Amino acid sequence: MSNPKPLVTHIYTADPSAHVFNGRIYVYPSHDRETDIQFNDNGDQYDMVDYHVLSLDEPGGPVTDHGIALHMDDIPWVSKQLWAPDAAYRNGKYYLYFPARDKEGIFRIGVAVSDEPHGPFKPEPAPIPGSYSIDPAVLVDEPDASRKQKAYMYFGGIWGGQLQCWVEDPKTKQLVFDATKSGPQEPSGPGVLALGPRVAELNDDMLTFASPPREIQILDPETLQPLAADDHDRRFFEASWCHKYNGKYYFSYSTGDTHYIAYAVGDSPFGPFVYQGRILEPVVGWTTHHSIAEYKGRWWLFYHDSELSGGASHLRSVKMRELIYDENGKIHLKDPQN
Ligand code: FUB
Repeated sequence: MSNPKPLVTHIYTADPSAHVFNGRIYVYPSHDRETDIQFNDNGDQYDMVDYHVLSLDEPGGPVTDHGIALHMDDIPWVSKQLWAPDAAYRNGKYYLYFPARDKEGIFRIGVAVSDEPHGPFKPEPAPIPGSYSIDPAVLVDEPDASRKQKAYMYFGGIWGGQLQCWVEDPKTKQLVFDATKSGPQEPSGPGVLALGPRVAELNDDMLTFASPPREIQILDPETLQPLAADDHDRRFFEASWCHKYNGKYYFSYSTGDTHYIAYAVGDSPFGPFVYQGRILEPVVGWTTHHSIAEYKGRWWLFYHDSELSGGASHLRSVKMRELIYDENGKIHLKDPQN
């Protein structure tokens, strides 16, 4: 049994996306802050305005806070709520991907670029065309048989993340935003399928989608049918992450109102992914959000909880724990959770 300490305690941090760049661990978290905004199930209390980048040489070693890497005031299209980011390295540049509400209050995904992993990042003037909802996570895949390297963005979140608001117009077949579905709503009822996360291949510029985002299927391991909308213990809610282990794609995510980090495995970056189980049980605080990274042959789960703030759901702290894989490729925490 163990209870790791927060990586940093001088600021509140959440939604950690971890990567190893130049032999060092970099963590790209949300930067939580105090607010007098009324709490609600739309997540209005998560009212963040900037990003800091953290880095460390070794698990358990000192953590550097590199200061403000990107501020909302410098992003022309954003109105509020800089939520869970991720970063990627390609073509000699570092890319910071982030969701935020645009001037109409609709979540979009933006990108900002730097020569250094810790920033500062220069934002593009507009969100990624065709992007929507929250929680981008980018996998830069190994080169395929034709030696082409591809990158994929996973994203989406229901309730406050607005994924349920995007519905297909029957005439144009385009997705349109239905504001009446805003707030803590999602599909429900007998025979209704869960909303899936989305995946889009990125162009080589890392700034645009190569094709429209596709919905990902998460399948029941027995029936190989997509999970039902009312299967709240297993269905996707938010916090996508995709990593590779032994040639398989591991897609992990939060189940939201049931507070688990769950995962599913597939053979293609587009899925389908077959549900495998849980990585993390509920933590202190309402949200749960994570990433998974390999460092010097060991695997680490980065996640957050609200212990440091005494349980305030919008004031979270990033932690890390070691993961192990068993002989069947199943993920386990090395030390049991409390
Ligand atoms: O931090 C704001 C939101 O809370 C994130 O985008 C979600 O994943 C949840 O952690």
